[in-house]
Amino acid sequence: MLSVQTPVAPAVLKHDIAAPSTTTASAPKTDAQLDAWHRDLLRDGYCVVKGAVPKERALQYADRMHGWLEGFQLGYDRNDLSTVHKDKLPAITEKGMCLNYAVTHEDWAWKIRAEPGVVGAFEKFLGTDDLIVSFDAVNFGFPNRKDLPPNKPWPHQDQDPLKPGFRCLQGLVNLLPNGPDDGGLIVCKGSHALSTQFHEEMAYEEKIPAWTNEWYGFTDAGMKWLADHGCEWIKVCAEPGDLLLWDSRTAHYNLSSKTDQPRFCVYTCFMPVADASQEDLKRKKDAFERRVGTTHWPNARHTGSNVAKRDGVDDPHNRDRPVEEPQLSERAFRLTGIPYIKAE
Ligand SMILES: O=C(O)CCC(=O)C(=O)O
Ligand SMILES: [Fe+2]
Repeated sequence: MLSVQTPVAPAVLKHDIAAPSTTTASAPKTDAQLDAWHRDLLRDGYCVVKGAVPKERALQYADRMHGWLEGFQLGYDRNDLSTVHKDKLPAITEKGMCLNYAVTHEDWAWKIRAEPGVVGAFEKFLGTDDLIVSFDAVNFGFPNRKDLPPNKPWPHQDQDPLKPGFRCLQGLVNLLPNGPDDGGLIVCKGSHALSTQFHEEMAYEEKIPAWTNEWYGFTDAGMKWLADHGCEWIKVCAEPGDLLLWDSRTAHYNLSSKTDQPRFCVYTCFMPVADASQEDLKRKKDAFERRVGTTHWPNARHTGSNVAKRDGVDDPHNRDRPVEEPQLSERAFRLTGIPYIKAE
């Protein structure tokens, strides 16, 4: 059980984000006025927003994702799990991540990100509708992948320990039934609130190497510290269309499915545009125009590549534009950050 919980927010709630910006910023809400998921998120460091996308539509998105995989014409067939093999699929890591092939800019990925219930949850929590969204990976987590290395636990937080406080709200839209054994997100409840103390007390430790400062991996000693401080690991379960949200400081990773149920999701992380510099927005525009990805961080500090490798060489099936170019609504286009770039 979690013995050290974040004190539930005081009567008037503020989280330590940059000044809530512009158009829709309104007076802070009292605890009682908040949605239950909002209170859960503040207290536990994660929550589930039920039905952020209507279930029917979520399942249609999952169909489009299957169609995208089948469209490579390598032999994957959604109705035949024996076709789940790296030779029959685009490059997908043992964690289920698909990062290349302009997948993050497929029309279905953008439609998911721009779903009103998804954007609306971020607007509520962040207190503004001037937001940018990450061009994040897509997850195709298939069960029984003997053709890939095992997905060993990789507990981490997606935030630089030297930059404490709340900085980024991560999310994923879950698109298929996701029960306790179906793989997916596992979080360390309440660890967001212990993050500063953790890093003060564990500063002596040698760090697990990371390619970005905005990632910290928990060692065995770190995991023991969390357990000793009463933190419990929870596998988050969800239905198609549920939005999972977590504070970037919350320790988490993902598990592979132990059933025959695949796990599909699209990561959707948002931040106030006010937290990004003009340089960030220009880099983000460039990433959008080249149809490459970012990390979970919407400010596009790091941008990706569309070049996947297959058996150590460039995948002959690489592409640098989506199969279906995104048709963006005005609302979705604002999330690229492009309209917020000031003329020079
Ligand atoms: O797939 C998930 O649920 C979590 C993924 C994750 O933590 C990451 O990519 O940093
Ligand atoms: Fe993560």
